[in-house]
Amino acid sequence: MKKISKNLLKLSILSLILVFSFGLNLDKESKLLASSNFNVSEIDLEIYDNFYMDGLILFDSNMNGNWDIYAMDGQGRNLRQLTFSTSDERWPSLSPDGSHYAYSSNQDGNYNIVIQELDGDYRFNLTHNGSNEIQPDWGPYEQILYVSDVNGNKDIFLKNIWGTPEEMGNGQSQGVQMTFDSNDDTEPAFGGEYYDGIFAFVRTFSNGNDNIMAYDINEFREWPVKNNTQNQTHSPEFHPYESFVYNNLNPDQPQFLYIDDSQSGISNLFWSNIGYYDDYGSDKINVRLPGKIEHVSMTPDDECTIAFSTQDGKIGLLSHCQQNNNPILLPDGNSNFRASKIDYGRNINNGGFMGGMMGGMMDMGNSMMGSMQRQDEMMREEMERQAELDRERNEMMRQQMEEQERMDRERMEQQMQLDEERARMDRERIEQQMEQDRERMELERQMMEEQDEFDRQRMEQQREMMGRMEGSGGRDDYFEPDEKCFIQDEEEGRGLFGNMQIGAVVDCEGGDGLRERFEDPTSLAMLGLVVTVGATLLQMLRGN
Ligand SMILES: [Ca+2]
Ligand SMILES: [Ca+2]
Ligand SMILES: [Ca+2]
Repeated sequence: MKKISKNLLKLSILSLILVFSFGLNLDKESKLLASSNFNVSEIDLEIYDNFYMDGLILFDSNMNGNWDIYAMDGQGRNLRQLTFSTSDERWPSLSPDGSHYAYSSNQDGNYNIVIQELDGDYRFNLTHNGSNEIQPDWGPYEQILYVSDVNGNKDIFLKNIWGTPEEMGNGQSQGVQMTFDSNDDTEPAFGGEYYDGIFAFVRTFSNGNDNIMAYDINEFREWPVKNNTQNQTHSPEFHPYESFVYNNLNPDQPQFLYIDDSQSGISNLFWSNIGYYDDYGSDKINVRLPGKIEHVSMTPDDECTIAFSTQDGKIGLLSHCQQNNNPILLPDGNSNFRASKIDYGRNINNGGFMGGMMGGMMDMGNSMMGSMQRQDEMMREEMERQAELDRERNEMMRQQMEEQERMDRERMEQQMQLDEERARMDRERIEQQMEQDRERMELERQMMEEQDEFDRQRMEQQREMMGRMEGSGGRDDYFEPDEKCFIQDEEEGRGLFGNMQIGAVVDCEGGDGLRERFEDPTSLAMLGLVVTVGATLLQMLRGN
């Protein structure tokens, strides 16, 4: 109870903000809110967070002065308008994959069924009759049930969608008529993927009672769902799951929802089986609805949630999986979408383009629902943010390391270049040194050679001079002292100072027996004189 009253307080505050904001801004939203005659405090709005609420809600609304198709996601976010004509577009029905939707438009002066791409421009008319074709229901296998008054009263027709002359743009074809009763047959609803041969519809009798009928397409057979005969029952909607069984209802048959309006002032919701074998059963869903309900719808995205529109134009959600729960209105109790038919289908694109004030208000309203879900989302966002920070930090560290490595590498390269340069310079210096050494040595060698040459020339000169002065006598220094020669005959033995005996030892080249002669005092005296004169002459010659 504490939680509820707290939420009610939040709702009241939000309502004030919503009314204030919309009053200031868009006229259409003002009208939307002004038409609200639903008092929030009359229903026990409770925030429940066990819904996935992932589906896409389509609805028709005349909030802009004529009927158009609108969409919002299952949590009441991203409200957006899908059709914009000045004519009336009504009764939207999503394809099972959520990519297309069918609706009915009176743009040609009467209603026809239109097939339209949800997020694109592709569309075509599926019917072209001068009569009214309304209330399409997109089946599980690319077929559409719709209502036509071509025969003067309303009947159910079945038609393929794709591959028709209509889709090819080259002609038209007729649907297959299913019901032939003179009463009006409306609101056809396919049995779903597992019961695609079955549909339900509403037959309005002449006394004004609406009753739900069932139909077997394969046998062209129809029958009343007897447990609701003579009641004000309408809006059949099959549960999207084959395995669904509500309480003790027959598990072998498709089960559908319907609205019972026999109680005044408020609607009741029932589950029912179709009574295929005359075995009827129904069970009331224990939920207090906000007044009279116009339509109910379920999505395969969410097995527990039922979307509904109220007869005064509001849109809400409730869970049939929990007993005694209360419904919520989207995005809060004060928004009136002026909706009529609602279709809750698959949402193939979460997120939309409805931003600004409306989106913001929707988000605020939405923030009060599914608080756990929101907390999870926030935690997830926080974790993602943290992960992103970590990634950035790692990236920075990596860059720093790379930078450091690059600098180190550059420094090493510079060092290597310097080393190389130094080595090169050393090498050059050594080479220069060696070259200098070589040059010096060469110079020294040349000098030595010159010196040698000079010495040799000098000695040569000395020898020549001495030779000139004393004939062969000046050549004494060059004789080999050990070589011995002998006087061989008298002619050889004849000398300057006397003849030598044959067989006496003499110097070989001299041939003149000098040593013997030097032993002669006379000869020595003569030699001394000659040497003195020679030395004097030499000194005179070298004087300068
Ligand atoms: Ca319109
Ligand atoms: Ca028509
Ligand atoms: Ca009929």
